Amino acid sequence: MIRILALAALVACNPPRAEVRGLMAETPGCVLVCSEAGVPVDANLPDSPESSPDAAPDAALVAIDMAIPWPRTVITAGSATGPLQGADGVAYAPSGAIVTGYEQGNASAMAREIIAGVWVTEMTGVGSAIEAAGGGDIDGDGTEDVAYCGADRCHITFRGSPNVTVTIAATIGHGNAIQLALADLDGDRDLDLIVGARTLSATTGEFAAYANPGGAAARTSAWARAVIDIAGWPMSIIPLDVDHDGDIDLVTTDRAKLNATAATAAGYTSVWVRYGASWRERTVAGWVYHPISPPAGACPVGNPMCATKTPGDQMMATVGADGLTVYSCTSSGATTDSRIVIHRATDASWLTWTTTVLPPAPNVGHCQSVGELDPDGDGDLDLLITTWKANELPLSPADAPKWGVYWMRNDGGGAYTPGVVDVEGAKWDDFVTRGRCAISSEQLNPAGGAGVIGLCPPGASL
Ligand SMILES: [Ca+2]
Ligand SMILES: [Ca+2]
Ligand SMILES: [Ca+2]
Ligand SMILES: [Ca+2]
Repeated sequence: MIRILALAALVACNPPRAEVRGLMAETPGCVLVCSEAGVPVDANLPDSPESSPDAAPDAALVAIDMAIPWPRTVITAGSATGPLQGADGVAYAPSGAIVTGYEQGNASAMAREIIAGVWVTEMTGVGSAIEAAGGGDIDGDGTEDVAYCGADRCHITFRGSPNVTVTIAATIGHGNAIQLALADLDGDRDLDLIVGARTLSATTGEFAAYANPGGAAARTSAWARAVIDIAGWPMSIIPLDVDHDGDIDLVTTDRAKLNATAATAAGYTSVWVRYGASWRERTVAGWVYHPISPPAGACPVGNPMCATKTPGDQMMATVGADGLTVYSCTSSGATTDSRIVIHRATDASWLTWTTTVLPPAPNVGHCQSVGELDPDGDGDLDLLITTWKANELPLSPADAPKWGVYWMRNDGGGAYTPGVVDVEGAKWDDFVTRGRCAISSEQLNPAGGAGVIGLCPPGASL
């Protein structure tokens, strides 16, 4: 237990979503200095929450009515027209600002809390069908910039007077660069760009890295691309020094099987070979793939993790505070086949795993993202789950009443009970945590989506 708590303290320094934006490499000795990451910490929370259930709560439980939706805080309101349509995902910049891509608005934005409770949103660039954004000082001039990717490749807006936006060269024929992360992959102390891309039909995809030319040259010089691995439909890229050797590795999920032609060309015998959750170890010889999800061929029909496909679509992942847990979830054609998947490494090598599959709450839609949150403050980490119900509006009558966001209360003994968070929304995306609250984006409902939304249990605030 002591070792686990020590790991938790180290990782809690930079929660995964903030850490991936590059701070970890720049503050390798950072331990429990969470303010350096600019990520506010709720003083009411215990220092080292535990994701592994234990016998009893570690702190007083804050009672939360499991059936009552949580109040919303609007950070950036969505719009039925213009660039603020269709907020698609949220990510922390190191300062604590929230960056977001707008898929239907073809834009990116950064929301900053200028004084407590007052958020100002700045549009930071335009593109096409922007599905991911990341923030950090990419050119090292002291001002945070915004990288964003979508149907017409990736862009970076260097914020300043005036803003300068550059377009990064396309990945392999890709109409859809749909995931990104910023981290210093090459150790030269600037943020490099990691992209997950696919073609529109998900026939050929890849994870690729683009090296930052450095300083002002980041604005004017080509960003050299290096392929990390073939992919089907990338859903997560989480830079993290998994093996604690000082360089950044990558935790990923891949939603789709490989295209057979692409798999064959790459020398693979199975189209499922890169499916699901995995991590890629950075070595001097290149990237080494390590599965987290059961590997290809290990997901027999009837295994609930496989859902109705073989396997089901595996969606967005998060890394637990203990540094040993990876959460993901599956989605499939039938919402009842969505599953929450908890992968726990059996030791710090991250080479062998146990898998726990939890059924979703009834009638909640397809799982999109799952991760830890402790809204009741008792020190046992609960789960927050975002879902999607349909990609088009209006929702079918069968979809309309389903929950958009819910949580699963961890009783400390390994049992989880579902509770309502938000009952509206056609498509909630990934989320970041803030104290007892979460910040997510609702992309489609009402038309243009609700925007970037804080969700706090009654009595808590962002
Ligand atoms: Ca900058
Ligand atoms: Ca770098
Ligand atoms: Ca490493
Ligand atoms: Ca709890």
